[in-house]
Amino acid sequence: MSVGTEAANLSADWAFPILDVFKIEIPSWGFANTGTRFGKFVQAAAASTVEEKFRDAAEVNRLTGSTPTMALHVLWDLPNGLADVEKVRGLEQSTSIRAGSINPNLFQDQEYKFGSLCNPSSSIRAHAVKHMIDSIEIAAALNSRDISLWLPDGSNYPGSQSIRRRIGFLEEALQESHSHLIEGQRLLVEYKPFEPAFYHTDIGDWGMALHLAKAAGPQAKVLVDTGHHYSGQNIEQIVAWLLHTNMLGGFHFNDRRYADDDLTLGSIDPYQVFRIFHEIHAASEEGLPLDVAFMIDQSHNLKGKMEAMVQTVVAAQELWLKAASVDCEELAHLQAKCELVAAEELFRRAFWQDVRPLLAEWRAARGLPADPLAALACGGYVERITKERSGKQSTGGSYA
Ligand code: RM4
Ligand code: MN
Ligand code: MN
Repeated sequence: MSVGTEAANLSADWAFPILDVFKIEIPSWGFANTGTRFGKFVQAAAASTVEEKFRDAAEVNRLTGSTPTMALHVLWDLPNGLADVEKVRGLEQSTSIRAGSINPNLFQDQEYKFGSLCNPSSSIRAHAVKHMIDSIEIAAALNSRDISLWLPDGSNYPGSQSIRRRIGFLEEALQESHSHLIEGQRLLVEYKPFEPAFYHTDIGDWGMALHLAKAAGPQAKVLVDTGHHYSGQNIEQIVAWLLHTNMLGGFHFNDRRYADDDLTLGSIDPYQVFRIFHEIHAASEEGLPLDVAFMIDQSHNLKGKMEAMVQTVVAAQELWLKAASVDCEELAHLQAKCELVAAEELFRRAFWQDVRPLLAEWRAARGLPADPLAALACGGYVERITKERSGKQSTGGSYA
């Protein structure tokens, strides 16, 4: 964009179209009870059915204007598989929230103790591939474009599994899954360095995910979950590489302090989110082919789920707008001349400016509450669901 670098120069004419097209998907599991491996604190307002999750998602969209789709986790939201599609279609109709990415679940079944797609047993691998194919069919029936695969497979003890043989299993399984994609669908391959496996994880980093996506076929891309990196890793550099190779499929946004903490986006390091968003804006201004799904992957254990989701979406809107205000042409010019301080200051100024008044103007113009979190606090929705849902919360499994 070319608005200069001062906050005062940012106009509504410039900002509104940028905000109008900014969409971020919310996860159904963000509304459900969740816990740590030590226990779970149940919240009265948490959703325990897919109907409740759709209603919560609709309220977040009503308040923020940026979340028209909700990611679904197959076993938690469609436990009967394809047979549940009709029900989800009905909820799409009644809430105006569309089903977003479809997430296979390869980590709950007892069979998967030693892995799913990488299990040494061919029949367990076949069972896991069948779940992948079911998930692809569910996505097709719901008109969902993306199947996002997070694989928990790995091992805990050196020497106990053949790392290399499992790569072969994975290539085969992903190729087989890919062959069931219909036109327009995508398979997004997520990576994570550790947990639940603590010695080796079969898709441990972006290099492995990139290789596997390429091996799977042309409709496979890499999914970057911001929480799935080692401390200090330069995530925007990974993003830049994936953009350069046209292999970036999407994001799972959250923040982290130590590992896969699923903290609120931007709550620990907002500058990093800004830097990631800058890579996207810069690539798009340069006309790179770009088709990147923005998704949130957070499930809060302590704070209210509705509040957390609204905070997250608002943080994303703010950081997206700040990053959009970097004058990429001017920056490229400064970079070419190695004007280090000027380039860095241009970047920093965009980050530090306050775009909140502009966002409030946009919200007013679009009939949205000027302060979504305040509107949630006094709108009565949380009180209503707390009353309706209290007493019926299970203390059993997480997320569903
Ligand atoms: C994993 C990973 C997946 C998500 C599950 C719930 O850590 O981030 O994307 O589906 O958690
Ligand atoms: Mn994730
Ligand atoms: Mn995660």
